[in-house]
Amino acid sequence: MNREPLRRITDEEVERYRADGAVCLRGLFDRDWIEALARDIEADMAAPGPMVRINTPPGNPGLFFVDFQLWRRWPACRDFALNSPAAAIAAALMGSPTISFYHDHLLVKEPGTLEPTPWHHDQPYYPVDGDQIVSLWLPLDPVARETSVEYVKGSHRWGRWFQPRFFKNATDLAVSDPRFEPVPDIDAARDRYVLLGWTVEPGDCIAFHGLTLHGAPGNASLARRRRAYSTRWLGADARYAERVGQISPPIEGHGLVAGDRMECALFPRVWPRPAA
Ligand SMILES: O=C(O)CCC(=O)C(=O)O
Repeated sequence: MNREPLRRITDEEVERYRADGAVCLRGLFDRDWIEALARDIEADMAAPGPMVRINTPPGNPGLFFVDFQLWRRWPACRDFALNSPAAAIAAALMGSPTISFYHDHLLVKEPGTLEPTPWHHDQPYYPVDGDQIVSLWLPLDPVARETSVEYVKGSHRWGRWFQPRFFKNATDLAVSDPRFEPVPDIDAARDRYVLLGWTVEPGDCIAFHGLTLHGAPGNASLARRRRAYSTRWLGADARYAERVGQISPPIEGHGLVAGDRMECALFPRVWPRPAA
C-alpha cells in the first residue's frame, strides 16, 4: 500500500480546493488500499458499530447504509487513518503544518437505492471551530457523475452555517446555534448555483471543505454499488468547541475542553509522520 500520494498535489488543485471548496484528485491511492478498505467495509456491514444508521425505510429497494468510526474497529481503516497518503493530501490542501485525524464515515448506497443524501455541510454537525477541516471522499466503486456527490461551488466562503439534519427524512438534529439557518433548497433552484461533481474511479478522491454544501442522489444504477469511505482531517487552526445539543457523530471520552487543539488519542496527530 502506498504511504505517500502516488503523485504530487498540484498548485492548481490546492487553488481549486481553496477557491471552490471541492476538488477531484485523481489517482492517489493504489489498489491495495481499495481492496483492504473494501474488506473492512464488508466486515462492518455484517457487524456494524454502535453509531450505524440505516437510511432506507423497510420495503424500499436498495440500502443506504451509514456507519462511523470504523478505524476504531477494523485494521485497514485504522491503517488508513494513521499511515495512508491522506494525511499528506490534507496538509497540502490546507497548508497546515500539522494534521489530526478526526473521524471516518462510511456511506454505502446499494444498487437501486432511492434515498438521496440531503443537502448539508458538515461542520455544524461537529464541535469544531476553525477553517482547516477537510473531508476526503474515497470511492470504492466507479461512480458516475449522476450518482456522485455534488458540491455548491464556493459555498464554504458564504460565511453561513446551516442547521444540521439527519439524512433519514432530513429532520433536524437537536442542536441549536444562533448561526444556524435552514439549508437552502438547492434542487429547487439548481440554475442559481454552480454545482460541481465528477465521475470518479477507485484510487481518486474528492476533497471538500467542512462548510461546502453538498448532497447526492440515490443510486439509480441496478448493477453497481456506490461505496464511499469519507474521512475528516483537521489542521492546526481547528479547535474544540462546546455545542449545546446533539452532535454527529457523537464521539465521547476525548477529554477536550473549549479552545483545545483537536489532538488526543481519539483524534490522533498523523502529520508530520511520527518518527519511526
Ligand atoms: O456519500 C454521500 O452520499 C454523501 C457524503 C457526505 O455527505 C460526506 O462525506 O460528508
